[in-house]
Amino acid sequence: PEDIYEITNPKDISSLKRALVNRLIYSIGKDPVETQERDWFFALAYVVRDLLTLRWMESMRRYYLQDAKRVYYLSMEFLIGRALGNSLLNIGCYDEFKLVLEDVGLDLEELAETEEEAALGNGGLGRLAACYLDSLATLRLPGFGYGIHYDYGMFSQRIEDGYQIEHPENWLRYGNPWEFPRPDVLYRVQFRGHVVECPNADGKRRYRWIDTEDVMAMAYDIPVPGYGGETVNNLRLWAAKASRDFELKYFNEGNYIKAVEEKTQSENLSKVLYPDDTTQMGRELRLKQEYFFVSASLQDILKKFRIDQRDFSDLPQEVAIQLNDTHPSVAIPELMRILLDEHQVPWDDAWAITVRTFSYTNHTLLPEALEVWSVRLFEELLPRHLQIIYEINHRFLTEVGERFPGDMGLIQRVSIIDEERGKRVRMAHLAIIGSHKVNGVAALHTRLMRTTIFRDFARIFPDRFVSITNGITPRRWLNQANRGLAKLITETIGPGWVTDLERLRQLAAMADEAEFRARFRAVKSANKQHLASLIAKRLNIGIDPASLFDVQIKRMHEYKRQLLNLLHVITRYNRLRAGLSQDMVPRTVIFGGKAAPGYHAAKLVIKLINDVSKVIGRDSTVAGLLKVVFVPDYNVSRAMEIMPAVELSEQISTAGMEASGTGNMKMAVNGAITIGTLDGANIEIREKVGEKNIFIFGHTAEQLDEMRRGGYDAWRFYYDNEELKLALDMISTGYFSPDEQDRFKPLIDSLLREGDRFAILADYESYIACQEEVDRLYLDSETWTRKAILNVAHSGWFSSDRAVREYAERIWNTPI
Ligand code: DL6
Repeated sequence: PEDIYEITNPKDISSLKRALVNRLIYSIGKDPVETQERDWFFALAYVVRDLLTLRWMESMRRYYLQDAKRVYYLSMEFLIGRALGNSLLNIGCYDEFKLVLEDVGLDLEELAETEEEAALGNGGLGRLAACYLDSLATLRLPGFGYGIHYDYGMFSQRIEDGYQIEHPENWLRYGNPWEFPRPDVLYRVQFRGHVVECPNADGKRRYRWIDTEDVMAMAYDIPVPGYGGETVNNLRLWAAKASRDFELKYFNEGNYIKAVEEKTQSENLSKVLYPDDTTQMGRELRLKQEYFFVSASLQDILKKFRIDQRDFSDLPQEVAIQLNDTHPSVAIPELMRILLDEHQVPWDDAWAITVRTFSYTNHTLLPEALEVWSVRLFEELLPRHLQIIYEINHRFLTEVGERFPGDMGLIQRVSIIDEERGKRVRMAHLAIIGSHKVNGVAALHTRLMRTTIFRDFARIFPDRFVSITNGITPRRWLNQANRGLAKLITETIGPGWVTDLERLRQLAAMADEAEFRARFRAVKSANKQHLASLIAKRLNIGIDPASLFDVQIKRMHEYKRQLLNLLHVITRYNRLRAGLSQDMVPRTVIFGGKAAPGYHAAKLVIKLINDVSKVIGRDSTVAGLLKVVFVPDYNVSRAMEIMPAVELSEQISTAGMEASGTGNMKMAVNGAITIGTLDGANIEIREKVGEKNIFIFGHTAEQLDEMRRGGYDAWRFYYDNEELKLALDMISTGYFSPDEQDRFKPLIDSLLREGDRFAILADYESYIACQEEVDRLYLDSETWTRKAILNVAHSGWFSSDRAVREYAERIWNTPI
């Protein structure tokens, strides 16, 4: 029948129910009396997708009619998380579907948990991309994501005997109900081969890239609903498919097995996400992934631009392409190649078009994370692109030479090709030179970018660098994750905050009202109880919901300094054992985060957290006063469970090393108070919430710089502070690892013998002092609550809507 999926009125429960049951029968093929929860989940997801699809088509039609400038966000990572709850809230049908499900004896929240998580990203960078997609759609901007359809996203983390063990996460094993596979949207992506020069009729030199090994890119479309459901945008992910030519070559030779082998090999390209966000390994497969998705995306973008019928010089007026870090920056020589080789656009025109079309976001200053590729590998995989890069570099360096005559050092420093350590292509240099704007992700980060790693470029292109502080979507991180607080806020100031987060400011006055504080505390307390019950159920660990929830959840990395947090925990433990409990409040210290599989130091910190947790957990003298919990498999869903319950948000990176942070924003808007360094967006959080409502400690980036220049003496900190010495000695002598006394020697060596790169020892004392202040404040629960409310009230600026507006105005030239 024609109308089996039709929902006549999305507010009409019986029509929703009919659609749901029909989907179950006709799409899933299950009898309603004999179903599993997953079947219902899929049926429901299909109904919701139906509701999105028409609006999606309408949005595309509207953009077409408006001939609006399109924004394309190219990212190797989109850390989306689960989609059901978010979609239901965004289209305004959450309560209705809750009732429908109750009617068939199901609980919506429970059902939502059967959804596999789309963990197509590592951490901050990928989650930022997902938040920006939500904001683009909510702001009704024609903004589209392009990425990779990985079969295996981020690994799942299990903790065995305190160690991290990685397990592959096959999120597609039951299929992805949100996506539309598009076997008809298929592009050829070339690799290897060689370049030939062929004279043209006009006598100019032309180049052709031939004898290539090709892979096909097939599109999968995922609808991205904006809040209010009016606009639904698109995220297009590319999966690798073997090209027919490839298969035929062997079939023709009669080698069937080889043909199939080759097919799987080329399809491996989109198999797995690289699980490392801070080191660059220079692996061939990674460069192939980068070019694969860039090539397919550009072909698609140009097809939509109708390149064959239009004047290329219009491209920058019609299209803006944002490069999420350098990972997609091979798009710059790729667009040049298309314009030069396929459309015979003269170099200068092609270059002007390219620079005006692209912009680049930098997410890290850590040297080990900056992408470089060996010239040899580049030449092998992308010979024509290497030629173009050389030409871009040659022209750029000539210009620099003319503007800054005699400065050979400058030429070497800014060259795209690093000649020093075996020839390498510096992708950040390529991205800066080929973009009209380069943005950092917080004020300090941009300033450091301008004054340190990209100092020379800031001199050459003074107007190119801009700062756009990151943001988070209030839809997922407050409205969905913290239903209790969302309800309280809506009851107090109305529902407008969901799309205009600055309205939270109206709550500031409420911080002085005892009754509001009590309600706010009740919400936090319910959230803490909820988290405690989840931890009890899943980990079989009892935590006291009345204790202070002190939380550090993020990737495990030395610069994020989970080890500093642990030194506080150990010091606290020692003080409690010494009978100094009078000034201390009971605390539950919660950690969560994944370490890159090859990152031994970070993995060892996980083990140390678990070993410390075990020793403290067994010591009855501190029972009820201190507990340490490591929550395994931290991901978007875990984050949504934990964020609402946080009271103390640990943002304690080495100053100058965390580009921005976004967990800091999520916790503040959920009513946590930050303890942090003057790093990344913490600085702006302090500015917004006021210095009385945040705990700041430690050396500034400048102070650390100075200290290092004068010679950093790790041993001095060790000998000068008895409590620090004791904590380090306990770790190094096996107090927490009696079964293997020198298990943690590498961690201690890195602090004392290898220069303490992350200045943990330098910041220990002020961190401990700051933690004492935290305890004092927590004892005064009214004042604590007041400050927590002020954190919520002044976090509105950290909405990703504000950030995306800034991109639109300052970079994309698509003002809203
Ligand atoms: O900009 C998003 C996010 C920042 O908030 C973090 O501070 C930063 O560490 C992170 N960077 C990465 C890896 N960078 N690279 N390449 O995720 O970006």
